[in-house]
Amino acid sequence: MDSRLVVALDLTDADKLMEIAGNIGGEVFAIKINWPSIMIQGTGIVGELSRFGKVICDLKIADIPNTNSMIVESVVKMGAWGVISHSFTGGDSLRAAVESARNAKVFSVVSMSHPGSSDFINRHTDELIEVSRNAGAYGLIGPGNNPKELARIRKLAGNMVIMTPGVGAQGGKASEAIRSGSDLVIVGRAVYNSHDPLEAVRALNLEILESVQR
Ligand code: OMP
Repeated sequence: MDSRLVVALDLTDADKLMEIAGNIGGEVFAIKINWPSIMIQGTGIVGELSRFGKVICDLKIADIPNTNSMIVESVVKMGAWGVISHSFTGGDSLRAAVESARNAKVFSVVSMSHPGSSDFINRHTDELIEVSRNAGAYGLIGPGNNPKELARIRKLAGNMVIMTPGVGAQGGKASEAIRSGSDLVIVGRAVYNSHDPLEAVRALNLEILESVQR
């Protein structure tokens, strides 16, 4: 089965993180790693995790072009398949990230899953999609817990891949996110806090598969 599930392993306990990664790695599209784990465990975690499959580094890059390039070059050298960048810093910054990524994939944030996203980002989503497209981003990050907005983003995104957090602990449903246009669903706590993360992954894979077939 080709999974469309990305598991966010936002754990600071290295042993638990590696144990779950080893168990689920073969049954998910990718593992996403974020600052809390990288800061505690060091950047070597990226290479270690890439033994189990694709690794997406959620660094939410938001800097000038030169710095963005340096960050992305480093993270690609460490073995990342993909990286998440902000797009509000503008086309030149995002383009620098995309060009430095070479074959790795850059996902850019155009809307977020937390309520504060409506304070600023959501008012600019359409422009951020345009910035992302012009910069050559591979994919977008949109809210998996806001189906209406997600469906709107899908219409504007063209062939860019949409990856959606907000499912599980933040209230969204994987099936609803897929039906609203998500290509890849991010789930963190609902998997790694589950008593059986592999079982949780399998249930989510099934839910996604069933909603794709409908
Ligand atoms: P859970 O809420 O535990 O499923 O984790 C969601 C993951 O997605 C975390 O790693 C967040 O940092 C990340 N995320 C969001 O929750 N909302 C967003 O808008 C964007 C992201 C992200 O870029 O991955």
